[in-house]
Amino acid sequence: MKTFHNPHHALHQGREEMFRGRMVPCHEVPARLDFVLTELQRRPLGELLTPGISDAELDTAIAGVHSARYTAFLAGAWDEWVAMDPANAQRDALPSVWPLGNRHAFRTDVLPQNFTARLGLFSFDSGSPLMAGTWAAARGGAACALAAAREVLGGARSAFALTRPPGHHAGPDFFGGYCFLNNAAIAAQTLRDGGQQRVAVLDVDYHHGNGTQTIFYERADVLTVSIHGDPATEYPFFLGHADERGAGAGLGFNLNLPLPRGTGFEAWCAALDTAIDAIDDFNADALVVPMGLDTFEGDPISGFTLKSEDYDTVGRMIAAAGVPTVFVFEGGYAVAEVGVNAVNLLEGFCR
Ligand code: SP5
Ligand code: ZN
Repeated sequence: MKTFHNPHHALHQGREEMFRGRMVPCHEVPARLDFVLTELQRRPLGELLTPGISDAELDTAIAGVHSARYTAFLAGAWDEWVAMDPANAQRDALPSVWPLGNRHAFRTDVLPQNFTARLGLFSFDSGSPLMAGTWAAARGGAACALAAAREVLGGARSAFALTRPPGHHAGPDFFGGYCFLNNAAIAAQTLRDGGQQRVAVLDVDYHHGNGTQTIFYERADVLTVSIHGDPATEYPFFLGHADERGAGAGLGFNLNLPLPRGTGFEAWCAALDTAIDAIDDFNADALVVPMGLDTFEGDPISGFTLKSEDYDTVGRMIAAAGVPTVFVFEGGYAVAEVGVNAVNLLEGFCR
């Protein structure tokens, strides 16, 4: 299995995120990716490559899942932040005001001139700092997803997009949950554009993939399946319930498998069986796995109790689905263990 890693990832390096009214050190740190790279060098799965993707190709792929005004916002966000006050160059940009999207007491057709307003319009939390290198880093991650999808379109059984920042919380026109561009959605859309008729997404991150679900919610050609902490108690809270089954043409093509905080491997595996059955029934031509390792027992912000050796089983179960697969790196904040856990899963798949 080839790995495409993002050489620009460390340009995105948040200092602090808002948590319960305080600023705390960011969980989503560059060392996460470095630990995965180190483990891949210790236990090679195949070539380690940087994606050879042109800016124009990447722009087209990003435009396949994100709105033009959102990407224009992201591209200029840092310069606008600093233009508001030169002292802002010393701190990360964080949103502080949001439209009440669920109460219809807002306009989204009028683009606010005020940058603080746009920062809120295009986001959903205050835990995702944006800085000078965020756009370049996010583009580098998206390029990994595009390159990995192309690898599978070219006939490979699998490929790994070792992306940072992560992507599955980013929607058509919003960032949040440490995510800015939805790498997994870009991979899925690339597979569709490359001629795969039915593409499934199997999100195994601890958190519900609200961005990915939103992107594909009304489509029947991309099945989205997610196993995650129950949004009744777990982030991102406002999406990810079992009764969200898709809408319009997409009705029946979204499957959420929420599990209570504290869930262990046995119950988690039963959910994975259900997920894989759904992917079988869908008759997927290709699979994208947003691969979060924050289901690990040692994860500092999550609540499942998978052990390092369990990831080997997870990989083997996904391989048994028998579908060409693009793995896309997502969460996992037990930094010292995230590399071992990621490579255990991928090695299990390759067995
Ligand atoms: C990609 C991904 O996994 N994003 C997760 C974003 C979670 N953001 C909310 C984090 C809440 C932090 N809780 C800290 C608990 C410290 N004990
Ligand atoms: Zn997560």
